[in-house]
Amino acid sequence: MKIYFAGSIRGGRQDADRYQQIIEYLKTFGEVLTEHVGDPKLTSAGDDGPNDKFIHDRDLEWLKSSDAIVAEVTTVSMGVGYEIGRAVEMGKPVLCLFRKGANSNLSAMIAGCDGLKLAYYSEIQEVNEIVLEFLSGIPKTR
Ligand code: 6K6
Repeated sequence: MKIYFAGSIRGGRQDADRYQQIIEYLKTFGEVLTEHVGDPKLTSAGDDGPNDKFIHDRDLEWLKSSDAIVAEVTTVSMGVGYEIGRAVEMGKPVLCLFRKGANSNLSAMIAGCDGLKLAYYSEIQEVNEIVLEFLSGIPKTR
């Protein structure tokens, strides 16, 4: 199974450790195409490719080739919102994870979207249970 993990980069890296923990669990189900999103060394100012067009086009190809999308949406990120919207339009299974009690508000465009599964969590252990249930319902194509 190919999994596309989405998490904030230029939107802010305060949840990077959490992304890394989620990615480690996702890796037990298959290949995570976007492991770099959880890299604690990646800052919101850094770079991961020759230019923004390269990053956009490469990530879109990964999104198209993925079997499932898991997005941590607590830190507001325009890129994550864009990826979710594109994935929903592609008809991909999308799971969005939002941390309860966070100092941010989830957009109505995510909270009100019927084309995705939204789950709220407190502890990282809860994320594992949510992810297990979500991925168990996806047919294995690879
Ligand atoms: C790295 C550091 C600063 O800018 C970068 C650019 N590098 C990126 N490399 C890989 N994926 C990226 C990059 N920038 C954005 N993305 C994609 O958008 C990732 O898949 C994330 O899920 C999402 C983050 O969007 P922003 O708007 O928070 O950057």
